[in-house]
Amino acid sequence: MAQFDSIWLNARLATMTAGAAPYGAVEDAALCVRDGRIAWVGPASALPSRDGQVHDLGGAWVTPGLIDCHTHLVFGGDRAGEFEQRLKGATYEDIARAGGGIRSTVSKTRAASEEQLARSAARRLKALMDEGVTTVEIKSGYGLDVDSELKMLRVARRLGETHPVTVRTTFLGAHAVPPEYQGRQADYAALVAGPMLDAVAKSGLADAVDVFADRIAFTNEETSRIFTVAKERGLPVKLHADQLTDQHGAALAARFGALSAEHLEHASEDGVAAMGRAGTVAVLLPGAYYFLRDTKMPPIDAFRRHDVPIAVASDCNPGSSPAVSLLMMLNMACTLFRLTPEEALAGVTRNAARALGLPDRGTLEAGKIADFVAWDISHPAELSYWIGANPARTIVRGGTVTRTSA
Ligand code: DI6
Ligand code: FE
Repeated sequence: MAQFDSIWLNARLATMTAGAAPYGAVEDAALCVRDGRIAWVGPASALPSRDGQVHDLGGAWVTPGLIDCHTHLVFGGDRAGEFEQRLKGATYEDIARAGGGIRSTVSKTRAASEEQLARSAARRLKALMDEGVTTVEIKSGYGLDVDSELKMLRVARRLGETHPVTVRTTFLGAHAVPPEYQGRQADYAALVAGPMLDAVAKSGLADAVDVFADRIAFTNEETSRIFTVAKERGLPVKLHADQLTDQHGAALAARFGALSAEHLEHASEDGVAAMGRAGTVAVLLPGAYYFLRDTKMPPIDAFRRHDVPIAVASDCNPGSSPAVSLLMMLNMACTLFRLTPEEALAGVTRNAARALGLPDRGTLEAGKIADFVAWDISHPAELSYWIGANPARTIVRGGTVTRTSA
């Protein structure tokens, strides 16, 4: 038997390991794969053997497979009509309070079959995968009753079985109050923390639990209750925090040792410091900031000062970020939030893996899953620089080539 399943020569590696050279770069490098994992990586001059199927990358830059760590990819319908209303002056909050927004997607999602949901989500998933996404998180949260939430999670899981991509699912029953609980938010929150989380935990369909905490969504007390139950069930937690106003969501996420807190445009310095101490990742969603024409930047310098790992994600959803391009998010993270291209790339590799609690990926190192992408670029900053280009050349997932372009 050959020593390696495949050997990738003539590569320039952006390994994205922390604390090394910029981008963790290794020029004139090689990478060897065995049993779906990276078995060896380093300068070609130190290659241990050529025993395996050899591929010549022709000097291409190689990064870890991209990780979109926050999406709402599965949903019924679209909200282009609300986009038109917003362009005429209505705000996202106005529309939500009038019963539109998330709730309009809920009725479309409830009405859709699993096949219909899978078909529409697959189109969006393929767009992400074409750009080198090999791991994607998908949230529920447009079902908002036990059966419809389970339906969404099943669809998400199935997408991971029918496509060469790792899907991590997140239960987001506390996304909005469904119409049948209008005026009874506390009762709905109790349903989520009780029978719904019970059913979800029993089904094994969720890898984590998320809550949308905001003045138009759930209170910190309701969030705490849901998180307490989630943790009792052994499920890690994440929080949509401080998106529209400062609700001390960052500190709340930190208190529960959340994997990540997301959005965070309005997070306070104290909250960020607490995240730093807890090791909670800040997931930035520049697509939502852009699409809602937000003007309050997330506190990027505070994240840096308090050593909070920064991830970047698409937030792909029909209301606030109809984005199916993670590369576009890199550009927006740099242009709108002033991340460096290296920070942005770490945000969709190393730090995104951390936001999902997946220590087995996100960098090019021996022992990690062999998910990587070879790009037609001459510098890794180009991944953040181009707008609407797709320089992905070869995509490898778990050691298997899933896409090559000429
Ligand atoms: N924050 C968001 O940006 C999305 N969900 C959330 O909690 C928006 C979801 C939607 O508008 O459909
Ligand atoms: Fe979101």
